[in-house]
Amino acid sequence: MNSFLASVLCAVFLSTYVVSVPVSNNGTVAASSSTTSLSTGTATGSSSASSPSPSVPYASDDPNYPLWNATTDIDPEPIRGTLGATILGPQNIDIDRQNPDLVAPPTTDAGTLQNAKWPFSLSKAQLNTGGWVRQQNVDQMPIATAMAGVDMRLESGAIRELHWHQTAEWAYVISGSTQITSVNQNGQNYVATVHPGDLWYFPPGIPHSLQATNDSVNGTEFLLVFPSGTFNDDDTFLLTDWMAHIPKEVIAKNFQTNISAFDDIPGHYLYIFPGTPPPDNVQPPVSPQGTIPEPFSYNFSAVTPTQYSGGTAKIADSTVFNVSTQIAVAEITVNPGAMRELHWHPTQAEWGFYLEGTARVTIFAASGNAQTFDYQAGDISYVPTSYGHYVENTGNTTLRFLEIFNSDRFEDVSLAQWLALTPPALVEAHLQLSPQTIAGFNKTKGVVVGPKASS
Ligand SMILES: *[C@@H]1O[C@H](CO)[C@@H](O)[C@H](O)[C@H]1NC(C)=O
Ligand SMILES: *[C@@H]1O[C@H](CO)[C@@H](O)[C@H](O)[C@H]1NC(C)=O
Ligand SMILES: *[C@@H]1O[C@H](CO)[C@@H](O)[C@H](O)[C@H]1NC(C)=O
Ligand SMILES: *[C@@H]1O[C@H](CO)[C@@H](O)[C@H](O)[C@H]1NC(C)=O
Ligand SMILES: *[C@@H]1O[C@H](CO)[C@@H](O)[C@H](O)[C@H]1NC(C)=O
Ligand SMILES: *[C@@H]1O[C@H](CO)[C@@H](O)[C@H](O)[C@H]1NC(C)=O
Ligand SMILES: *[C@@H]1O[C@H](CO)[C@@H](O)[C@H](O)[C@H]1NC(C)=O
Ligand SMILES: *[C@@H]1O[C@H](CO)[C@@H](O)[C@H](O)[C@H]1NC(C)=O
Ligand SMILES: CC(=O)N[C@H]1CO[C@H](CO)[C@@H](O)[C@@H]1O
Repeated sequence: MNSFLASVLCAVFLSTYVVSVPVSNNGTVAASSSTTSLSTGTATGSSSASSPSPSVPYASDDPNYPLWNATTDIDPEPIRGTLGATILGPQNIDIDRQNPDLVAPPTTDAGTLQNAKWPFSLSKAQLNTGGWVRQQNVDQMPIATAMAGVDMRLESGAIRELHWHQTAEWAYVISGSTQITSVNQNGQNYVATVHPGDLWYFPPGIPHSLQATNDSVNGTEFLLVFPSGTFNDDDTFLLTDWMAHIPKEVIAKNFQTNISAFDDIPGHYLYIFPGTPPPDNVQPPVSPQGTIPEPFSYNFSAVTPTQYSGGTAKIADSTVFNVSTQIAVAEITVNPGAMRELHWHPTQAEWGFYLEGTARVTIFAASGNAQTFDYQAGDISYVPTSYGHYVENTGNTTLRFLEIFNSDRFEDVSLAQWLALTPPALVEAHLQLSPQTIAGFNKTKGVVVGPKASS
């Protein structure tokens, strides 16, 4: 992080010499900017430090609020101020209502990014007796190269069968409780019941099963995340699929029994199938090798979140959930009117999942490109490595979402903290802010920031 900060600061110093923006003391220039910003086509490049102006036009003063939301009963139109016009053709009003910043983008948006929103509602569900599954990978979201997601539902007692796969598996329980089992490469075993808001993690290739308990009459639903954008849940290695594709002579020889012992094995894989709910306190057979030394589940729901001015945050990565070396998570709540602060993740892409509320996010892609997306509960978001972004609560209820990373550590860089800890004259030279404004920037990460305190 220090070397990263150093390289950013170095770039800042270099750009100051090249562009040579005059030092500002704010005031009248800023006041005139609203009237001149649209018409000023060229740099005004003054060299006088006493009447400073930047070498490019000022940014527009338009606050660029979202133009509508779920509570607004209007027909959304691609109109913002004097720009745009009504839709004359057919219109999917429900989708337009959910995406004000695609239909009528803020004027600060520029260029186009790859699609960074995928509602699980648009994924084809695979229905089984006992549950269902739907997934998102690079086929749905080409931008999401580092991780893929699966939403899975099991009725009380239903089983996602014994299986394994090439990637690690990380999970967040959304509803009900799930009993997990596993045996590792050393013959050590593990069984646990994982409750809402808790996590599990299986290292790559380690076999496991998932079963809904009857803690809830409706069974369980959970979010699975895999540290590979090309993960495909159809490509998992299933116990029954394998057994159905081995000559029975070989099976009998392997288990040192006769063929008729395997008379009733399924001739086709099961994937998800109904079962009897397991008691919470199920114990696996005693292994001569013992149990898995670092638990495959983590009581994340029991972690007390850190309070910030606009909400809360809590983190689970390999520093606390030791085995989870390829996935890190932050669970964030944002109060109405507040936002997850402007930040980026230095070496990690972010796969996001919205649990409740509504949000807007502008993704800054460098080279003058930025695009704003709106999210609802059940949506997936994706922010490539180091792309600047924020997450604003656009509703009147709590926004709750997960930031998930293909990483052993959670890391972020805060814009406010960066500017608070940079020599103020340098910040003033770039942004023409008053010393008082800069002095108000928080040297500690705000993380989730509320509206300005009225004092
Ligand atoms: C929803 O949008 C309307 C304007 O279209 C605005 O008055 C209202 O405050 C918005 N609601 C929230 C929760 O932001
Ligand atoms: C919050 O939004 C709901 C609809 O989503 C609306 O019925 C309710 O009036 C809003 N409450 C406030 C205080 O704006
Ligand atoms: C079970 O699901 C039904 C139908 O979705 C719902 O009405 C009920 O509240 C759920 N019960 C529990 C305990 O979650
Ligand atoms: C085959 O094995 C099963 C279980 O080990 C046993 O019950 C059965 O009697 C055996 N059958 C024959 C034909 O050996
Ligand atoms: C839940 O499952 C356990 C174990 O199968 C069983 O003993 C218990 O009666 C069940 N409870 C309910 C409410 O179905
Ligand atoms: C996690 O690792 C740390 C450091 O190696 C160790 O002290 C701790 O006991 C481990 N925790 C668990 C639950 O295994
Ligand atoms: C999680 O909490 C349960 C009790 O709610 C406890 O039995 C279990 O050991 C805990 N699991 C871990 C991994 O700490
Ligand atoms: C700065 O942010 C921290 C949270 O990281 C908060 O506790 C503190 O009150 C903030 N300071 C100011 C001056 O807002
Ligand atoms: C340093 C400086 O000139 N600060 C001024 C910035 O603008 C505000 C409002 O116009 C003034 O109150 C400050 O004195």
